[in-house]
Amino acid sequence: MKIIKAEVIVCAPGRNFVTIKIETDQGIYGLGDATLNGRELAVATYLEKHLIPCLIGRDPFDSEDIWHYFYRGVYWRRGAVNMTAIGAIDMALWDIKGKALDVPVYKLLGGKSRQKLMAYTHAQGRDMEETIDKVAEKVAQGYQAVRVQSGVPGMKDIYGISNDKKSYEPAIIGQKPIEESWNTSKYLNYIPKLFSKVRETFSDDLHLLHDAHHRLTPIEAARLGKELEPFNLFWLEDTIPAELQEGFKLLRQHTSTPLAVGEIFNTIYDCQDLITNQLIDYIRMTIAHGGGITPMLKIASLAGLYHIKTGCHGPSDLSPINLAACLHFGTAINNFGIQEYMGYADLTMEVFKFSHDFKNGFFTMSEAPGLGIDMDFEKAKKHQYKQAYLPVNRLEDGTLHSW
Ligand code: CS2
Ligand code: MG
Repeated sequence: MKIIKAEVIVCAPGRNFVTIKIETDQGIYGLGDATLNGRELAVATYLEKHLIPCLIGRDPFDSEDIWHYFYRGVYWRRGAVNMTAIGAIDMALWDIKGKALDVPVYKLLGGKSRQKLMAYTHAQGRDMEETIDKVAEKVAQGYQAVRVQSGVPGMKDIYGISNDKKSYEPAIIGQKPIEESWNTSKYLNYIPKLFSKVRETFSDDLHLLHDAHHRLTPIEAARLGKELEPFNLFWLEDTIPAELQEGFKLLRQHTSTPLAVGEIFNTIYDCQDLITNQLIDYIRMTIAHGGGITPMLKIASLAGLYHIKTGCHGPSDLSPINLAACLHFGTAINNFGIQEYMGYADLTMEVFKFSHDFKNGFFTMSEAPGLGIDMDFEKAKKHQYKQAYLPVNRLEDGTLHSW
């Protein structure tokens, strides 16, 4: 089998998405998600100008060699743009292999390690009351795991909260990022009170998660982790900036709250020390930004040695193709932990066809060959890309802080 053509589809059904479509001489095509929120065109151009020309003529079954060809072979390594492009190609190759053999991808990765996959969703409110209502809504929908984010008294805008009550979309259309502001002390004073109320309101069995979005120093994170211990979180995510790996040692010594990190990592080298030193409990890298299914299997194997589980990043700013790839991966590995799932806009689902079933907080896999996804290419064309940026974040005195 040979790859005869590949194209990049940039479209915006509900929001911006970048997709690679790889076509073979046997009439089978594969799809891969290449969306990197706020930097979409960098990945699209890298694919079009540099990677696709080298793909033509290759056998899609040689996915391991193709991966190394684009990783080692280009000399320049790592980085979100590079790894997202490689990840999209790898995903599409596995999709082709599954379709060619008429099996779902998970069967090629190790088969069924579980019958269903637990997902967590997001509940967010502008204040404590609204947040509790939102958690109740998600519980009523059947979710057993809910990420809780809330507006903080005295702070105007905050990560994860939509001001207009619509679903949260952090990338704002425009020529420049909007600016948000932040006050760590107000946040740290409020979050334990919020979780105390949430735990008091809901059963002990409800899994609660929280994302600090890289905004704390190690000692601030240690305080938060410690103060949240009585409320028994499933995980506390991205407390300190993820590149500050030394900080995790300090944090880990202070708290038994489980820690999750990895949504901005893109290679095994970003998490190798965190895993081998047992400084985290969940690795949150995702298929699209982590370089594809091929390297993610290796990361899961390394993590499995240390009883660290996966919790793949799965926001609505990655397409349903990435979600499908995460589900195949999560089905096949032993150390699946949980899958993030925020749902998608209706427009998104009109373009992306997704065959896996979701009910009461759990996914079950369809038996469709490949990744079990497809795209309406004609409809996609109707929704044109518009430049959008993630916000930047400043402390109240104007100092630039992590968003
Ligand atoms: C996040 C994301 O899902 C998460 O945990 O931290 O919402 C993240 O902010 C976005 O994917 C950025 O594009
Ligand atoms: Mg996050």
